[in-house]
Amino acid sequence: MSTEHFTELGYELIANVIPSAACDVALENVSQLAVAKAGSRSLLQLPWCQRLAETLRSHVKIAPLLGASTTAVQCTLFEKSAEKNWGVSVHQDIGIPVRARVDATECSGWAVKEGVLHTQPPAAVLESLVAIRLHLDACPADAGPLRVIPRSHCSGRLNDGEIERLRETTAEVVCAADRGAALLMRPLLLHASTRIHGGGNRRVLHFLFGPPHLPFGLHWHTTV
Ligand SMILES: O=C(O)CCC(=O)C(=O)O
Repeated sequence: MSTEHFTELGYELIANVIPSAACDVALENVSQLAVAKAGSRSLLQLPWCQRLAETLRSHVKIAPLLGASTTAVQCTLFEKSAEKNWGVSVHQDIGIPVRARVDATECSGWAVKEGVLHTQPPAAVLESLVAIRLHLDACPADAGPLRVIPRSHCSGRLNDGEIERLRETTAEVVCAADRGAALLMRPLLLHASTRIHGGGNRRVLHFLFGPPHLPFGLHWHTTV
C-alpha cells in the first residue's frame, strides 16, 4: 500500500478492511434505518456507525492515507438494488456539512440537506478531505460500482468544460470491490456511478474524514 499511489491517482482500494461477519452486523443495523431515497446522510450520530468510523481510522492500511484528516464528519448510506436503482453522472463532491453559516466570501452554495447545513468551501479545504466507502456487499462490475477518473483531483474545482476534456482524455477506472473492502478517494476526484444490472444489493457506507478544525470560522456539523 503506497501513499504515493493515493496521492497521485486520488483513490485506493483496500481489501478485507472488515470481515464478512462485521458486514452482517452493519447490514443488520442498516436494515433498521428508515431510508426513503437513495442515500441517508446522517448516520454518524449512531453508536454503531461511530464504532465503524473508529475501525476505519485506526486500520493499519488506512491510517497512513488519512494524514491530518482524522476526524469523521459524515456518513452516508448509498443503497442500490433492482428496486432502488440509480446512477449519477461524473461530478466532484464539493459540499461539506457545517454547524452554522459564516460571513465569508470564500464559502458559497449554502444549502440544507436532510436538515443539515452544507457549504462549498474553497478547493484547499476540499483537497484535505478523504472519503472512505465501505462496501457491505460485494460490488462486481454489474452491481453499480463507482467509476473514477484517475488524477482528476489535482486541479481544484473543475468547470463543465474541464470535466468534459478530462472525460475525453483520461480512461475511467471501474472500482469493483469485494465485500468488506474500502475505497478511499479524494472528494475532488471525478466520479460517477452506474445503475445496477445484476440482482442483489449494493450497500455502501460513505464516510467523510477531515481535519478537526476548519478555516473561516466554520465548524463541522458532527465530529467523531
Ligand atoms: O454510491 C454511489 O454509487 C455514488 C455516490 C456518489 O456519487 C457520491 O458520493 O457523490
